[in-house]
Amino acid sequence: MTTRFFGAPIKRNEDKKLLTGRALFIDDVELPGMVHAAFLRSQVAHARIKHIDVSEALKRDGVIAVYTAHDLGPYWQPGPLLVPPPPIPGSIFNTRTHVPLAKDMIRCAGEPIAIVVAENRYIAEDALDDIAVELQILPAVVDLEKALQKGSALVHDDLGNNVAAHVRQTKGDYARAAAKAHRTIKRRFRYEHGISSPIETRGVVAQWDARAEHMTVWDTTQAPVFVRNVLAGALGLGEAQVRVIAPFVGGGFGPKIMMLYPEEATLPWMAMRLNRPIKWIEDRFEHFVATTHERGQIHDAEIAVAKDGRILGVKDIFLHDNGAYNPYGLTVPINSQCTLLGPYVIPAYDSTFTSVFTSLTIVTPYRGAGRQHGVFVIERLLDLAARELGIDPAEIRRRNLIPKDAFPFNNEIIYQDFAPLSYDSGNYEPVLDRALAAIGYDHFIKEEQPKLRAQGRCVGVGLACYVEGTGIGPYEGAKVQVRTNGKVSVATGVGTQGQGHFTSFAQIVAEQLGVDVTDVDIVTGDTDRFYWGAGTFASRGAVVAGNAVNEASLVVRKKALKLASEAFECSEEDLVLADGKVSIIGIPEKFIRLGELAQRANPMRGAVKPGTEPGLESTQYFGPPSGSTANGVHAMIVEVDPETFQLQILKYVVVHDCGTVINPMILEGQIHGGVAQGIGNAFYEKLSYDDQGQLLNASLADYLLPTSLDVPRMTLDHTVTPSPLNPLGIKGAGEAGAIPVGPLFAQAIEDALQLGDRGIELLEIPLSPSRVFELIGEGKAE
Ligand code: MCN
Repeated sequence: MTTRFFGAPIKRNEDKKLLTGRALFIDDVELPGMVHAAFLRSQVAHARIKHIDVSEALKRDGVIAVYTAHDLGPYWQPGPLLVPPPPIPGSIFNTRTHVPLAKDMIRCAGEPIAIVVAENRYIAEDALDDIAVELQILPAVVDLEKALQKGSALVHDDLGNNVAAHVRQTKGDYARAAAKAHRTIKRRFRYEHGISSPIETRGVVAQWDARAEHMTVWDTTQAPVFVRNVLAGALGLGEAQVRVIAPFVGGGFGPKIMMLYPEEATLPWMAMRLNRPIKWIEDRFEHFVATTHERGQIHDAEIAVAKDGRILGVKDIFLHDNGAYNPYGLTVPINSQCTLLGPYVIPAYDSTFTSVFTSLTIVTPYRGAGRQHGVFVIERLLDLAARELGIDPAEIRRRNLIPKDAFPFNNEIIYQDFAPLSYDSGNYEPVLDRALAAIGYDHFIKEEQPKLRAQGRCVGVGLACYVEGTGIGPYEGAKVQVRTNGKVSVATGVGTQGQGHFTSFAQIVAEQLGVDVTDVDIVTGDTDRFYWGAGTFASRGAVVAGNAVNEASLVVRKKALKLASEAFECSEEDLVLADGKVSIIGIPEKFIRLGELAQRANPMRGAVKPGTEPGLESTQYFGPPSGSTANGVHAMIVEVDPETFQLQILKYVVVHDCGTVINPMILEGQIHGGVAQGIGNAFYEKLSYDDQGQLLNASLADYLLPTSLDVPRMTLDHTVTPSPLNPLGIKGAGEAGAIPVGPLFAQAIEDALQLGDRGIELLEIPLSPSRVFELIGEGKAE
């Protein structure tokens, strides 16, 4: 492929619409006769519902209907299990999926109990106060370790314990590795709960057309095809009777995949019943309690190292907070388990996790999807080993990197795509070298840091490496169609939440069909425009949908050349496709425009020849055999105020390898956004619960997000090791920025405050100034 468009930093096609306010977001959908829903949500985390009285709510002017679980009749069903567990021998997996409305039991605060439908949202919200719910309050399950102790309250009585899953995966023999190790180092690591905070919260609009017997649902989902399929089944409709449209979506970051949320299940049902369009837009408080969370884990991990710093083995036993239900299977803890192995040769690995039901909001993937935790543990273990062995942190990493001739590198354990965790390609050492050079590592530790320390300034450096499984299947498809006006339409089944698909996919098409990027129209997230697909998650859009777009474009290209060769009565080899037309090489005035070829491809006279289909178009699918593995190194220099522990990032470097790059500018945006979220996760964001399972900081006034002032300018650099698993050589990039930020903070703060010398270790995330203050206080007290 040439590189006029593919690989160029082309400005985004979609930005004109977005910046001029013409992009359709869910709350822009206004339909005649539309009514509005508000959800009564549980204020307690665990309770038995004894009685619900909605009679007062029904009397309020403007209220149209009030529904509880009992009104749903047979429609009340636990939600689907989205991802079945991988076949790992000896594993336990107890499925308990969420329900559309709590019937007898409430298992987390925020769980919906009743819905009011009214002429407007104000009335609906007011009427929620009229509903009387009698509850028997039960003890909440909040502490992960206590949840597994005998006598703990049970989130699901029928289970007899709070084990959602138990999985052990091993490679090599850790006991032997530990026995011959020079040192074994064991620590406890803790990662707190967090939440994605998209600018746009969730929302659903449903419209039932009784005459056509057709349902249209506008939904902020990341996986419209799945929502369509599940909804159709639940509503007793054929898939073709349901259209799900994910319009422009203002950020998804993972939690918007989780179908069917109660609101996604109930709005279409109510629209059918009331025969009126109905809207619900999540408010920010609801987002805190009713959209899925991420991140609560406790790891007891041990590393066995040789004298020269080589890793002999790692053992990790961890608890994963699953929340109240587990519709998302094991994706998050499996990612933590697999990602811990990083870019290193780890001959022995013994990892066991227990996923625990608690009375908290459901946990599903959020950008990084559990990979942060694994990276945090291994990178911190390496820092500790470096300190104990007197080896430089960069050097210990270098000594353990998988060599470039070892690929494909099979890590043996099973990854979330059910295939063995095999790294398809990589060249890790140059990535580390470039990161060290860009941050000025040697100069900093040898000259700058001592000089600044002599001036009383607390400056430190952090370094973290990671490998990220991206671009998993099963498949995506694309339809590429040249229209008679010469423009190209492309439709695919993925949804878009800001990743720039409208441009990057257009670049692939433009390259293959010789048209301008602005002449390619991309449609994502509309099940009537593209029928099959899985969705946008796991940094797979570029790999899976991108390659499907490429395959379809190639077929269209072939068709165009064939049609032109027939028209010119010449060989296809004598033709060139560029600037929207096919011309004869060396005779540029002899050309046919693509639009004209599109007309010819739809003959109005004569028969369609066997084996051909009308239209200058093609629909193709692509499914990779397994995920491709991107990798990178982040490095950061910080200055910490020794009194307030406020932190200033002086320099931030990302060196990254995601195979072939479609659009370096979009990629940089993706990395910037990821790092910003990583900084939030590492430094600010913590959902605080009390022992009753009450979220104490469910507002953006109390749950701190980084602002633009907290996100530094970054130096970004890329190496390119193409993936052999897809024709374009792409690996995913959408989550990379967020993954290694935690250990970077811990290491840089420790270094800046010289905590190692005082025996204080930062082994948890987030590390807010107040938490660092507490930890240092605790360290001093010891
Ligand atoms: N890209 C590229 N070259 C590559 C890889 C990617 O140019 N080698 C470009 C792609 O063309 C695409 C973008 O980078 O436009 C992201 O591609 P990819 O890594 O395939 O990620 P997805 O398209 O699958 O998007 C999902 C990913 C995930 S999992 C989360 S979470 C996330 C993310 O993307 N959520 C986002 N980035 C986000 N960005 C925004 N603005 N909003 C979100 O909700």
